[in-house]
Amino acid sequence: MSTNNNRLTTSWGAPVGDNQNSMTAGSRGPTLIQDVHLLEKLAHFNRERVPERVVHAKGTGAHGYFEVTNDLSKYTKAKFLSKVGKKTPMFIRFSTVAGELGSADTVRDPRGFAVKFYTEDGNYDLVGNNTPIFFIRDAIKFPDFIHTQKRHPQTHLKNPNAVWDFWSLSPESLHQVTYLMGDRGIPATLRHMNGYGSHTFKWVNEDGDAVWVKYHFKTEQGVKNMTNEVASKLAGENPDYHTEDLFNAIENGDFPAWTLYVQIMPFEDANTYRFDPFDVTKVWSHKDYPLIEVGRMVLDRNPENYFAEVEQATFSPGTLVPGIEVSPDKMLQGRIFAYADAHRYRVGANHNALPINRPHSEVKNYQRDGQMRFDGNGGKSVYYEPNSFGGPTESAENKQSAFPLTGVAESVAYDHNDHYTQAGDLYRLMSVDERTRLVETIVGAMKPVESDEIKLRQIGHFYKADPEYGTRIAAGLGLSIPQEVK
Ligand code: HDE
Repeated sequence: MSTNNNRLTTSWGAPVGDNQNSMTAGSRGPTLIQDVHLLEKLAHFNRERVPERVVHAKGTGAHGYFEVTNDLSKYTKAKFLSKVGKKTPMFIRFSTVAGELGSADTVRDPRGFAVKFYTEDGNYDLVGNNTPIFFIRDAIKFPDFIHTQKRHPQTHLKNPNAVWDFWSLSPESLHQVTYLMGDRGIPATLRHMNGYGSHTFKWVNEDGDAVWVKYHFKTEQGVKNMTNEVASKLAGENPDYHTEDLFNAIENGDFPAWTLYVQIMPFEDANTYRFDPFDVTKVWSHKDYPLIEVGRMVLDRNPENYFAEVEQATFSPGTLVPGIEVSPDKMLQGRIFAYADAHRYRVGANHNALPINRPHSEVKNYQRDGQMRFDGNGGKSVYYEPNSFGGPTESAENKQSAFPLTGVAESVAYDHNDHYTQAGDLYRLMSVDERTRLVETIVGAMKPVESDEIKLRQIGHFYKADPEYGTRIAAGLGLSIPQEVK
């Protein structure tokens, strides 16, 4: 009778007799196919990896809570924001954008800042970055943009020609390029950077009145950045530096926190604002719409298991709760499709039932079956609607708010095309030293570009943002300002 009360088992729970030796015909003989433990062990091992995220593959996460510090219920009926002192559990995943799962943390790249709030009304996902803007403003360009950030189809090497060719042909990227090539392009740690929803979202209150909002998570640790030199050294010596820093800080009880603010724009202002407030390559002036405090996010618990809680976490801008809706921002609209589609492909149709993604509120619907349905699948309860058997029904007060529409349906760009003022403002906001580091970083990044045509096109954009900006980049590249932009 086995005395081992810590028995190793197969995935079907049968005790394993020998985990050191395959079953063979004699000590030298061929392996027997009936060694089902061996077969299962090898076969499961082949299936341990799920597809990595096509962007934001390298990341790390932490659990925590969000506490309301300012009652903004006059603007939104979102229950988790309804009362000062109200606490909501949350999970965050930080990430880089372009690198693969095993790439270095300390690269020059935006950082993903994806927050899942497990609210009493279902999950709310705020899937942002550490930058308030983005490179493009129409979802249709995203696959092409990401192709330029990834590897050349022949050499499998990163390709600065593609990066700068795309950016020089997409002037809307200039603002985010300036932000990315500036000091904040490499955060010192994940704790010393801000987070942003980037897009414009819609808040709706109990009376159905709507306002437009932009989210700002201000780090309470203070913004600290990393120089190119330190970043390159760490990328070699400790490619998981940011991951390790966050884990150790929380493990040591040094819980990082952010204060969440919103900018609030009255609904009607969107029609008259000096540029399109839904264009995610632009920021709203804080003079026009000052920051209003909402609450605090504190990270106080590390994941128990990376794969279960970080790799399987699925965030989507379409994971919304009553009181929070999307704006017509073309990037945000595209993301609503893309994320849930990515999750169904990468994790499976029932990804929202996984522990890390499962809401803390009750899930009641008529969705059944699908791969890996491990949650009882609704049992014998009624499985269609409408029905006469007391199944769950809609609650009309939770419909998305109605809003007026204008215009002709067509493939068309935003009609505001000033891509230079805000990029120039950002350059002029920088200190002398920051500008010098910015110019050095851009010159270093553009030097490998083979085509002078691409370089000159991009220099033209820098010059239009600010003549000094363009002139310094041109000098660094040994080129002159194109006549047509002077
Ligand atoms: Fe993403 N993005 N994205 N993105 N994104 C993904 O979803 C996409 C954009 C962001 O930690 C993917 O699960 C499109 C802006 C974060 O799991 C994918 C467009 C912002 C994360 C996807 C954008 C983001 C992602 C990859 C253009 C900041 C990681 C796998 C319309 C506001 C979330 C996945 C995590 C991940 C699509 C642009 C942030 C492919 C189509 C803008 C933080 O679905």
